[in-house]
Amino acid sequence: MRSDHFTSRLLQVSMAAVLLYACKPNNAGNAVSGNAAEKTYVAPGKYDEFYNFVSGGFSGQLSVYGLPSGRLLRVIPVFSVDPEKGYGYSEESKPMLNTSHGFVPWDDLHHTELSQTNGEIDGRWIFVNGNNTPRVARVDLKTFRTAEIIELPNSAGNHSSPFITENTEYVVAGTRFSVPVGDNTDVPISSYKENFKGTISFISVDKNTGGLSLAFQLETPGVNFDLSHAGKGPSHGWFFFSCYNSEQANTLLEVNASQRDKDFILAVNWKKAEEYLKAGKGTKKAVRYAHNTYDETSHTSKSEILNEVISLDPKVLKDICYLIPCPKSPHGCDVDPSGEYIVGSGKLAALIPVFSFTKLQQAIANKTFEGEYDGIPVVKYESALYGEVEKPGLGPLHTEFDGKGNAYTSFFVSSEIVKWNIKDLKVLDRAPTYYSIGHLCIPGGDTKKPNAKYVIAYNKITKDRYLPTGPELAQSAQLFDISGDKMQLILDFPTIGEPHYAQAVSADLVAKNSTKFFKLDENTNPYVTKGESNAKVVREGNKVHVYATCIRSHFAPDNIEGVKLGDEVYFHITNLEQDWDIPHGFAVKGANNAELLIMPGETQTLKWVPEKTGVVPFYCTDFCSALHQEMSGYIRVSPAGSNIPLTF
Ligand code: K7E
Ligand code: RUQ
Ligand code: CUA
Repeated sequence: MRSDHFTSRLLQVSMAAVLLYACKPNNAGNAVSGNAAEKTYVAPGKYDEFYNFVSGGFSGQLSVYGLPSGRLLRVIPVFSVDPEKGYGYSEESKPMLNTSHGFVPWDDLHHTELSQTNGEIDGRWIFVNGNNTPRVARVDLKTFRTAEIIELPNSAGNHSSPFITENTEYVVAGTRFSVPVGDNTDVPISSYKENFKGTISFISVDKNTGGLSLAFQLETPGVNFDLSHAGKGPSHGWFFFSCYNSEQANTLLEVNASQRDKDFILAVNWKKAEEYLKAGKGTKKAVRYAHNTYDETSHTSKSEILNEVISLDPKVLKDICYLIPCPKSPHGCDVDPSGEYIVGSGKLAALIPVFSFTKLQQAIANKTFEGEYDGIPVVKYESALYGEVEKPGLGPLHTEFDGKGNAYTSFFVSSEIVKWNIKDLKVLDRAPTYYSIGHLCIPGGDTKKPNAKYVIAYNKITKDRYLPTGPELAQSAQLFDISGDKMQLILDFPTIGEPHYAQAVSADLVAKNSTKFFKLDENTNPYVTKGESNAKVVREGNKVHVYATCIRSHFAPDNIEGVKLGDEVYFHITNLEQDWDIPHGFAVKGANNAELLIMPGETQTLKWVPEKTGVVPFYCTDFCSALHQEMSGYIRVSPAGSNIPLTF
């Protein structure tokens, strides 16, 4: 016993050392074979075959690459302000970043999930999570802009999110940090076991509009949810969540939180939860959370604060939740394309357990339980286990599938991708990554229909892959061709922020729906100006509203007088262009709210409170025509009591 314990402690300590000091893999080698250039070359003027949506981690953004070229196409601000897009600066977009804590313009974005129909990517929306101030966002793939953000109450460290069901019925969000819930949350931290709870939020998605609403929350034991995936096919109706810290320790140093030999995968029967919900078994709980939506017709966003959530208690409603023991600190939790196999990845484990959905169902039916954990039945490990992949590598994190019966798992500690066969659990191939891979992605690799052309590694550490750029180096993605039996490294490309999960989709599916411009005659912004002849300046008390237009290459009006110190000036600029890719910029000297960028057909508003008298120039910042440099104007600010009339 004692020596067992000692050995396992030793193993933990040495694993921890490697975790902390992950370095160049010992199977290193720069094996890029002869035809890599040919395989990744996309000639000038040609399109890529895939869009690759890559999470930006602590940048709070989502970046979009073309594959196989690795060319950066766009960075989409979600939980961040971004001068390149004007997001978070205009009066119209600011409410998107509102929360119950106020304006929170920075978050930590880890996971991407493309919407699905019948278990296949449908190219309509992509969902992403904000970890820090718990939020889930929907990005519209017509516009490549953030369309909606919903905050999550009773949550902290929203990591197990935003995974979706096969018809995008729900987006789920499991909390990583359990927190005290209810009226009094000012409790001793040492009372974790009594007072701290985990939650899983089920956010329903409107089939037609993509609109999000918080359908219900499951109140769970105070474990830490890490990742999840929905069942599909035969397991549709279920959701699987990895959880660690089953010790429910309030300090996660290894000695507290990784003592147990096994943590859990939580299996949730969400169809059952829906039945209970319909039968009125939920309880209403008072909470506060923001729900922000951007409307692409009025080009405005609004933020609503909501104050109620329906909560279901799986300790009472017994047949919603079951726990499956899973070796040490599970991280990834992935379901294969058939929906039968559930792969858990213990990041401190040296094997990969594969669970069988059929066996899990039998174990539940026969009540083959080893006991209960905080009121939730625990299924016996062996009774749900299909088998274990033995000695696959060190520190398994995430698994994607190729749809041909194989799985590809990332190994952080041994810094490699390992390909293995699901049926016989045999390792088939391994490829080193530079260095310390986190997530990996196969186009459609977590759906029913993967497109097994490439696997992309998203690495944590770059070291000697690129030219040095000071103390911080570009993060690295690596593209492998997997069309043959062996993985072949064909390209490195840098990414924005820190990449966690990423997904790729056939370009055709998305490109055909791309918005080229907004229709001016459909613009319902309350401050729209449809045509230069309608441009005007209106005073309402100390508020001056400038209803302006822009078109190549001038603003109307472009000379404004009669503004006084103490006024608030609102520039409502409508871009009259009805053509693809003709935005105009709008910048006012010294304006503390910076600038605008206005898409064709759109209206955006800049609020400016002049702080001194004088004449202030404004101009267009986006090179739009040969006369772009002429696209400018002046606004005159006079003393508070002056009688200069309003002219324009
Ligand atoms: Cu593995 Cu936040 Cu998905 Cu990163 S997490 S690696
Ligand atoms: S100008 S085309 Cu400011 Cu030289 Cu840019
Ligand atoms: Cu408009 Cu430059």
